[in-house]
Amino acid sequence: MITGFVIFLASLISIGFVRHRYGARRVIAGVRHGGRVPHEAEFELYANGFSHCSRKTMLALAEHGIAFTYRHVDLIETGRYGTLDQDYLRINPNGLIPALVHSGVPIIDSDEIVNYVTTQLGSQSESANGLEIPERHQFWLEKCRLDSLDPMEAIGTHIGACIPGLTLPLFAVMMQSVSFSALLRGLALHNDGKRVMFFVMARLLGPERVVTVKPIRTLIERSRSAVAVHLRELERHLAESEGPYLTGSEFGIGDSALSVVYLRLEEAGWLDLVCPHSEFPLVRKHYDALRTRRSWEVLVDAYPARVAEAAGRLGELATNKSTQMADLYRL
Ligand SMILES: N[C@@H](CCC(=O)N[C@@H](CS)C(=O)NCC(=O)O)C(=O)O
Repeated sequence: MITGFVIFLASLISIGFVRHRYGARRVIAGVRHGGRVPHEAEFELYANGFSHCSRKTMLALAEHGIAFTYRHVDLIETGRYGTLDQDYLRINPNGLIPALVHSGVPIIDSDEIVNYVTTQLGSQSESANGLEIPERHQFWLEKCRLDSLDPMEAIGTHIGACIPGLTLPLFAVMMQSVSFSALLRGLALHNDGKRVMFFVMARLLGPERVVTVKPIRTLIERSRSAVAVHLRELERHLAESEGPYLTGSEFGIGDSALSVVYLRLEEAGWLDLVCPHSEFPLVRKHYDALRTRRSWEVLVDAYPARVAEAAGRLGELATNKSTQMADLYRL
């Protein structure tokens, strides 16, 4: 009994030590002037084609015509915690993606990157306009925000906060090809134990059973109801615009923030359920217009094959009437 207790205590102390020495730690978002890192190109984006926040920054860079070197960082969903590698933690000690490195200076947090790209690096014509971001774009950029500390906290006010909950079924499918040792590394080094615990549960229970666990089910259902309210507000805003974008024919950063929300709803199997053409014609037109922009190609090029496979598998589960997943995805 005493030996067991001593072993347990020693393990806790060792994990604490490893986390303190090698793990992620919280730092403030923004430009890290004091944290210069080695670099080869003027702009290097550390990102992952599956990451919602990464996609937002890829689009912003592409829309501003800024050439960048794409540095793929694995997420546990795509196989391993590349975000917790020592080299990456030097760029973003939070252990989250994306991070933009501009001439060796890291900028962390997707909204900070989008703001930096839009206000500091705008094109000639934007400079003439004083680089002001129209209010409606600011509004939707803020509504699409994903908080680093508590991503799902603001479901009622932020459409971005509904995204993690609605992605849980897809995360759960993706976990089935992830090794336990990769997950254990997350338990030791990640600074948000809740995120890692969900993945461990999903790996152990499988996608079908994990979505029946009460708090998980509730979170998905709350996110689903909340997203419908945000989409209604968006449909109203789009009706006030001449289209196809938020403020008329000029594309802006609010549009790019929303386009990655649509993409995530689509790949996680929700788009036609929460945003049917009949009820949301303008939102669907908005998405169609965004997908035909040249900048969309950066997302297509970086799209991991593993995500496409998992989305297909989730689609099968969700449409097979005898599964728990189909119950979750019913109209
Ligand atoms: N507020 C941050 C949130 C960053 C964030 O949560 N990124 C996710 C991907 S979208 C991530 O790195 N997840 C890795 C993990 O939690 O292990 C931002 O907008 O950049």
